[in-house]
Amino acid sequence: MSARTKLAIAVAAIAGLSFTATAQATPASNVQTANPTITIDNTGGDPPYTFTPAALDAKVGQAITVTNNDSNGVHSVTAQDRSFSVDVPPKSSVTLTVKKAGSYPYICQYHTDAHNKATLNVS
Ligand SMILES: [Cu+2]
Repeated sequence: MSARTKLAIAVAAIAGLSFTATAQATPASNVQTANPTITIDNTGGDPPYTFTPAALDAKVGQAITVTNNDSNGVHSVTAQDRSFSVDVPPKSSVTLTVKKAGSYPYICQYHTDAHNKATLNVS
């Protein structure tokens, strides 16, 4: 293998790493998809329960799937201003729709202090 070939491989590897880091950094802040989904997991960490992603964009009236992967308990997605609330039984999914545009911080009404902070941005 020539020195030039080795250099080309090294550059490609570094470019690949940079791309991966960028791709992972983006969804942590805001995610908008054709099928918006909030996933609830029991990680046993701190906090024990997680809403993923922490910030999600959706449209007024769009179906938002909320999936609870925790086999032990019901969780909810409840707007702090109570504009909406859905309960999600263990190991199941429900559909949430929001009728009015806004930025809605939300909680789980059953474990108000045991989930990460999360926001649903509806436009
Ligand atoms: Cu909960």
